[in-house]
Amino acid sequence: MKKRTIIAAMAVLLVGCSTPPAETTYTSNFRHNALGFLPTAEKQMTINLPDAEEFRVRRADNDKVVYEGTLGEVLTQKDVNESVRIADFSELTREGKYYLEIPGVGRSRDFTIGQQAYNDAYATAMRAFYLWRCGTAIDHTYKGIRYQQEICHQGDGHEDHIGIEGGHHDGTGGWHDAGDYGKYVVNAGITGFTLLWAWEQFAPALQNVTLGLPETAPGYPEFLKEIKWEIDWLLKMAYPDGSGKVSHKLTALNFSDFYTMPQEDLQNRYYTDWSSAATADYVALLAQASRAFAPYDAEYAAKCLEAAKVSYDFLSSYTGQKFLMQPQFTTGAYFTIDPDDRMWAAAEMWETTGDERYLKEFEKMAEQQKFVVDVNWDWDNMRNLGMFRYAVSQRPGKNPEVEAKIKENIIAAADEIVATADADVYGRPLGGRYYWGCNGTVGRQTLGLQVADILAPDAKYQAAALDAVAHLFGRNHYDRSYVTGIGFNPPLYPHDRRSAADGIQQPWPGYVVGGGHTATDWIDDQDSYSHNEVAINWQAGLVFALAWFVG
Ligand code: 9MR
Ligand code: 9MR
Ligand code: ZN
Repeated sequence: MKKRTIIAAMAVLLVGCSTPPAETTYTSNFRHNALGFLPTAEKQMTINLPDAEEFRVRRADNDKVVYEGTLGEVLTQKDVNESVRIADFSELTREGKYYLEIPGVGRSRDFTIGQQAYNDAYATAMRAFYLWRCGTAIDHTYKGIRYQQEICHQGDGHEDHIGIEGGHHDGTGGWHDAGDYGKYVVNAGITGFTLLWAWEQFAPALQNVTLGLPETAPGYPEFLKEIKWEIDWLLKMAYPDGSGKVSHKLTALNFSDFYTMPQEDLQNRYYTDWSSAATADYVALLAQASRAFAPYDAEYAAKCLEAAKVSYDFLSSYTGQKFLMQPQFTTGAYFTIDPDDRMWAAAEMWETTGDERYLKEFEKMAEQQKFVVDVNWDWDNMRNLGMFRYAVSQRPGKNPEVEAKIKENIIAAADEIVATADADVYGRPLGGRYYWGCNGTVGRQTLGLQVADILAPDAKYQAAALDAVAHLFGRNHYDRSYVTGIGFNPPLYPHDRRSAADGIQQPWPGYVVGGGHTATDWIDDQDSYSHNEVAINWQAGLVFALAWFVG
């Protein structure tokens, strides 16, 4: 508690230092995206001052007025019980540094308008995956602070719980899942999909941003080096008997004590029993990765696809659902039914191989799923992954009716997201839905928008995606960034073992925290894992959203 108070006081001091000169009053009634705005995109700020009328935008360097406008009508946001107005200065497109002012009231923080407003945030968020690496030492300096981890979890993993008493095979590598150090196949699936989708769509732009990763995959572009670190591990999650079964997770029996660095976590860690959802996700992600890697490493790509085929065939012969039921493990459950996972696997196998067998299986399973496309989805629902893959595929042979139905539903889901963001004064595309990890969904929803933008291009999809980014970086009830180390007043106390145990005040950088369970109950408290943990699936949504706008 004591430590916390001191750091909070320091944060206030730091903020104090960066406030503008005395003659201007900075006010926190201006809720905006601390990263800034893209020149040609919509630019809005939410103003928590229902009485105000006019606003001005001034240049930060010489205070020259460059834009004058009238605030929108008074809007009421019920879930936070706030009356606000929107300042819209989309017409201001000139690059530069500015602030918004309401005469007689005060001014916002400075913000930039620039083509590369999101590049640094993207790189920092993507690098957060590197910082999550298991089985290696990490040494990284961010904003002058050095973050370090020694090599960890070298004993991964033991086979006692997959029927081989005293057995062991290599399961090192991959990313830690979250604020804990477990490794879970289901969550690796959605995470890998989201990151690889970003690569598939935006590789040329992403390649221009240097991440500064170590040379762990010669010949691979940096982005794919990071993905390969996870895929190398994923391959090890298949049973050693060659059956194609895939362990649901690799963890200790219980979460380690919170104040534990990775290298201090010396519990035995085990492969668990297999599950059909994890096996399907393994297939899907390996098939997808195989395509991404093929141009750089044909041999490894073939290895991924071969492993995917073995597990796909196994699943075809095992039509029931198989859940992980080993209550001796109290680590993350990621308990989920498998029809959506199987459907995603068929879609990726088809896209990679072109084999009609997978296409037919996908179309059948999609029909069983009633072609539903979700606006709100996370690790327990891979349905969208399959639908998106199929919809954008250039391969011939699709059933035209199925294709039309799926495309229609993708566009309808995206339109619903747009409408929800538009109706929320803070541009939140999830509207009034709050739950464990919902900030991750806010980021991930931009993927559904981007797919719609491929199928039926419309500027409203990008605008809503930028709303999502803005929301995560400060246009929200708290007037705070939800991402450690980036933006205005970011979280200082994520539920993250490294951040708590390393003796450094600042948390590890670049991580989005889970968020509130109601519109007003988020707390920046490391003990509250349900509000303030970090996790790879949430992080991937953030990376995707930012990747879309790398300039
Ligand atoms: O740190 C764990 C976090 O990653 C999980 O999301 C969370 C819920 O499963 O559990 C956390 O671990 C806590 C455990 O469940 C109960 N004892 C306190 C642990 C935090 O130190
Ligand atoms: O993200 C998961 C969330 O949807 C669940 O409600 C929650 C409780 O089951 O678990 C979350 O996942 C955690 C996982 O079980 C263990 N590692 C940390 C994950 C993020 O909190
Ligand atoms: Zn580790």
